[in-house]
Amino acid sequence: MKKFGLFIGGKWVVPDSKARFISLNPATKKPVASFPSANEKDVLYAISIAKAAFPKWSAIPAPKRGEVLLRFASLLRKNKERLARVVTQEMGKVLLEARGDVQEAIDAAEYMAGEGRRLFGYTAPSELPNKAAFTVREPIGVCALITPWNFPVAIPAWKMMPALVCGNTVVFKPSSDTPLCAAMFVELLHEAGIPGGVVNMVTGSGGIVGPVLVQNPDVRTVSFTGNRETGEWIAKNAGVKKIGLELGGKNPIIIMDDADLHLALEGVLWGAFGTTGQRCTAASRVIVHEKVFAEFEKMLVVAAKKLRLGSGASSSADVGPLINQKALEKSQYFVSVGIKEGARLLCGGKRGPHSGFFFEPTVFSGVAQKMRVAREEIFGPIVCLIKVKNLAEAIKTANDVDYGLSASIYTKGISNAFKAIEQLESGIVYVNASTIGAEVHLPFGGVKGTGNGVREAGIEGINEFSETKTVYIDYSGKLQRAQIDD
Ligand code: UN1
Repeated sequence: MKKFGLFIGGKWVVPDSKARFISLNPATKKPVASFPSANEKDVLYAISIAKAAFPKWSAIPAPKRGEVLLRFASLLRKNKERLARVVTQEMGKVLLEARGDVQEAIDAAEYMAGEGRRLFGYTAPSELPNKAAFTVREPIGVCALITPWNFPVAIPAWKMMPALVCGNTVVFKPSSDTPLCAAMFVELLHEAGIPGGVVNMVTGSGGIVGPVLVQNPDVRTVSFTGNRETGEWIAKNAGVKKIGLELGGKNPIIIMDDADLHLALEGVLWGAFGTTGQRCTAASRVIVHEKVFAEFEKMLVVAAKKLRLGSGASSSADVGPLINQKALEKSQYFVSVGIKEGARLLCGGKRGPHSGFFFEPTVFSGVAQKMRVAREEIFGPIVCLIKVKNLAEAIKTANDVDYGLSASIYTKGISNAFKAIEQLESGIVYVNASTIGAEVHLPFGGVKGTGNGVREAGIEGINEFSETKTVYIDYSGKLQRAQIDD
């Protein structure tokens, strides 16, 4: 098993902390790699190195910074298969999806490389003569990027690519479930030509590393994707620094009586059981019109039972393992909660092979929106079927949760579709497509308890990682008073 240090100042360094942890292959429970559990001193050191690297990196013209990202994209492409296999080994998702994870990072790197030649501000007329007004973008400073394990390559790229092209430096804290993916990511970035100190990686317990990153005044912004409790803690403790939070979902798919049920079925299977339900965007509630409910319920159960559970590395597996023991216990717990609440378990509900953290694709029916299984994020392969009378009730039910990340409607009716687009409380709406499948050049994020309004990816990613400076140039040669002089 490979033993790593912390990646600080462009190289692997021996940490002050002696504590270590290992990541596991969730399909076999075998160790994958060993990493340090950084202590406060280690994190402060990483922050100081990132701070020291900032003046030089931010002074490099943005198009040149973009060129480094483009080289990174091409290295990712070259190493796509190798990296995807590590994603499957350490995170568990099936290889097809692991390749998609890496592809999303390639897309983000290429998109943000192009931003190096834009980073547009804008000009505006002044209300006074002989006075110019425009905006420029500036980097923020040291960014702390705290990322989850479910997209161990894509999500770091979503955050890091815009952060870097804007001229920031980074302290990167990946999930302790997927540190090897993160290690390969930073190694490739350096191979691409990122100067030492611009990207630093610290691993270890979120409870130790997180507070140092969030509360240190030299860290100017924190971008976090993960669970609600941690996000709320960050919101309360970050002080006045800029924060970006993406905290999950309880994403609905509405199926109307005029929907193509076969298409809807494919969307539900992909949304609910893809990545073993471990996406913030996973479909966990399927809200079905009463006229087609019985038929769709039958179709879903037949199809869910056919899904093959197995190691993501095997080409015969459709659904890989959950990430770890805790995730397995959470899915088990929510099955018992659902049964106690009176939901009908139609299939699944049990562990798969005990060699890994496998859990069967699970369908609950007869679910009422007030039940916990319909309200809380489970992050496992569990989907709830809810029956409704009409579109208004479907939308009301869809909106009746604290989260608002992604939502979908299957319908052939243009009026149903537009009403849903208008009324669904979520950051992303899909029509005749599942709740998953966000693309890197469009904004990603949610409303209500999903986040704090910050969007990632696309131009919003640039907004997240840059400050706007407003510039006025008065070339009249005299005092001109805004709001006062005619
Ligand atoms: C996440 O689950 O946090 O749209 C990200 C999707 C992926 C990204 C998901 N492109 O499902």
